[in-house]
Amino acid sequence: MTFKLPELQYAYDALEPVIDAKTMEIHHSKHHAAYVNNLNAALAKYPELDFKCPTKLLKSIDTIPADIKQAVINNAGGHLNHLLFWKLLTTPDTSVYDGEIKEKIDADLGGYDKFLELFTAAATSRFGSGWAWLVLNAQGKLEVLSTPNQDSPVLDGKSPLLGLDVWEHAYYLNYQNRRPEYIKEFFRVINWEYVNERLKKSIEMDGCDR
Ligand code: MN3
Repeated sequence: MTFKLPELQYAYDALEPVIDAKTMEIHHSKHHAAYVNNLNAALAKYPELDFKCPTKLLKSIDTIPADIKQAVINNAGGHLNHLLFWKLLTTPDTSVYDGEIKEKIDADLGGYDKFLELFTAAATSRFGSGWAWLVLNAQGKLEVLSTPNQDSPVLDGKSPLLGLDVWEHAYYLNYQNRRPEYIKEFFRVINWEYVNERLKKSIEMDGCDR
């Protein structure tokens, strides 16, 4: 199958002033599109590799031919990470932090302030390009971590619930070198309803993001 760039569920300017419209447009229509195109190009050589979604592809990474393995890690990772990222963003200051995720953050991480501290540290300390994540690990516990490049937590058997893109392409037009300010503002546009949905799905082990 051929992977496709998804439509966004909101306008490019919906996240302003936290993330500006121009950044969103370039990020979605150029950067994300490039991961999708490069993934399709890598897989074109092996039509027998027919995966329904980038999550299943990454979970089967050990079966991928050596000559395209790194391209798949980079581009299936890039595709999946951005699929999640668009969905977990919403209009500033509209989403309520509540529900199961709140209870689980209290239980596993010691509360919202501790989560904020851990996530901010993960996003700030990632050297170069990468992501900060809130994930569900194989033991069913929450963890905060960061990954380099487009490496997905799925490669380590973890289900991503929330991710922050800290590549410069995600913030440079508006924030330039002020990554810490971008990270601080990010907490205003998290769609906690969607994070709660992901938590339920991951517990049911249905993780096929499309
Ligand atoms: Mn990006």
